[in-house]
Amino acid sequence: MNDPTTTLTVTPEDVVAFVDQWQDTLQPEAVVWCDGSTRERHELIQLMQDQGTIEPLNAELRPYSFVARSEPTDVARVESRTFVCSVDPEDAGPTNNWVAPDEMKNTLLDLSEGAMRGRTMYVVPFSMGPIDSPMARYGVQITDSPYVVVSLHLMVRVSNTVLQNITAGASWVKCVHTVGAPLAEGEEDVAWPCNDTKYISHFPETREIWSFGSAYGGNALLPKKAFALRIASAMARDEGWMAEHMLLVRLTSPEGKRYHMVAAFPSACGKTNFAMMQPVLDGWSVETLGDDIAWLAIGDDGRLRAINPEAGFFGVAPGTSHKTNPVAMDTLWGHTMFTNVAVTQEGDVWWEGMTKEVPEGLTNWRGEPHDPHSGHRAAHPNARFTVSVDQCPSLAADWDNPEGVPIDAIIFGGRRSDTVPLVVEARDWDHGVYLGSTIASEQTAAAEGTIGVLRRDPFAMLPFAGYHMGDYMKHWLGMGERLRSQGRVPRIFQVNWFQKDEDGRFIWPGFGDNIRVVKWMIERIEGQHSANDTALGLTPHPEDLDIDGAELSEEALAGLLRVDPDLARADLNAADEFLSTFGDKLPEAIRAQLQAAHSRLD
Ligand code: GTP
Ligand code: SPV
Ligand code: MN
Repeated sequence: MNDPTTTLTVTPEDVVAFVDQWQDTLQPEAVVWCDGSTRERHELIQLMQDQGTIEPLNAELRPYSFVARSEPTDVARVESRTFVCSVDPEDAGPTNNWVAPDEMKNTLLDLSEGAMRGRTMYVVPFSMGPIDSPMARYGVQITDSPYVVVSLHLMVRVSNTVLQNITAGASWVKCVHTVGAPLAEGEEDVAWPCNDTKYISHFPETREIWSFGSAYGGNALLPKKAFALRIASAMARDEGWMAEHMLLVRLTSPEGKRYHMVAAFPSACGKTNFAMMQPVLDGWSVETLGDDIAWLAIGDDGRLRAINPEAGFFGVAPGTSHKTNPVAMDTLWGHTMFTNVAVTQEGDVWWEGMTKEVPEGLTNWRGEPHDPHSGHRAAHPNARFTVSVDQCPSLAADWDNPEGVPIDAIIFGGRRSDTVPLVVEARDWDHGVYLGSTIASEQTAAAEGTIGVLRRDPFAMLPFAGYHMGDYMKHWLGMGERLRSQGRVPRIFQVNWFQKDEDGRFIWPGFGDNIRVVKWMIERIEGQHSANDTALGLTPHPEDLDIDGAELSEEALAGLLRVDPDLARADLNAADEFLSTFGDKLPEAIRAQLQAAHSRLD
């Protein structure tokens, strides 16, 4: 995967110019060009231990693994500080924060003057996607955070081959990151340097990302959300492909037939878990190809094909257990960076949901003794693990096939305690795009904001679309048109694993039981069942869902599949109101779907 053996012969002039220019502005003490090698990673890990940024875990329990504790002000993506700085505000649309590019650049240049003083500036060349894939795109991130460099090692393909290919003419995305915490002469560093002022700024026209003040997750690991979604979605619109917040899996049926699916769920709504599913139904298997981002393009065969542009997981720790996600637990055996988890007396990791019993003598994510009676959590709700995909036992052997895999179905989902049935099938592509447009979800800890509050999150891309959401819908509709005329159109479904009963408990068992729903989808693709034509779309006849052995009564299943007209109407009105903010940019086809939805409910 990483290609540390490549010795660089020529460094591309435009990358050198970019580095020189930022060196002048940021004034780091030193500049280090990174090659992604194991040795480089080892040295950075040593350095971070010396600086107190990370702490080793017990090497017998969790070999070569570490815990980082972030500042409490720097624990998740900051959507209020994330900007799409297109030239025309119309191109950012109502769902993005917008500042004119010149104005944003001036602000950030002022802040950046000397911002790396006393620190090292690392230059990290990386590829999103297999280096020689036609679907791959390159970038170079400069950063003053060794934690970010090591995370990039684990999450993307860091390699000198990228610089070589740039020298040969490949285009690349400029990613600039500083924690914004210069050190004065002789000043001692803190464990997690960052700045209270944060800017995560995107310049879609010039394919640039400037990030200031944070070292956490999507704010700082720029290849991930900033590049692979916000900038890439704009590239994809221009070049005729799609950059999506989706997991990517292969399912094999008991008959040995293979299917590939992508699923878009909002942050902390189950992508990693789905991607690593251990199906409870005999004979079914799931192979992992990606857990967060998929890039999709129409192949020469006329089919929608997908790759995972990443090479690692930055997964939600809380809720991960041997019961819910045994594959993730196995993946994390060692060589893992944990952030904001709790540490046991024995020097292993712990988080809420890992075991029923809270171990005695925990150190909480703040590095303090955990008081189980305090009502506080030991791990932060957005605590994460960073690990290379190589360690995932369910990883598909051909996961980095440069051609990608052909997609049979697209799934949308969200976290809804009510209103949205367990599964709905779209009537056709356009209806599916409508379902994607109207997705809403209860807020999680993956970004700042009040947990549990319902918000619209079209395509699970609300915080990640790098251009106007109305144009984004238009792009989806256009892709459907091309698929109809050139090849095969994937089926589209909507799911909701998160309906709750009166006591606030999840009704659907979820996790490995989700295969039951996926099996129905595949049987639909194979033309095996008819479906109920409801106001929301096509739902299963309860007897067609295989709930053999599930902890679920028939009444409960009927409830999970029911469409409540009052709740559906209220939801439709909310969706309508949200979509009306797009004005003229709301595609006619979506308007027509809204109309049709209203008449079906009346
Ligand atoms: P991001 O990395 O933020 O994009 O999150 P994600 O979509 O990959 O979510 P992930 O799979 O990490 O799940 C987030 C939380 O939801 C975890 O606490 C999981 O245990 C929980 N979860 C995932 N799948 C299910 C499910 O089927 N049912 C229930 N009840 N919870 C689930
Ligand atoms: C998400 O929030 O959807 C994540 C985590 O996957 S972050 O990388 O911080 O965006
Ligand atoms: Mn995500």
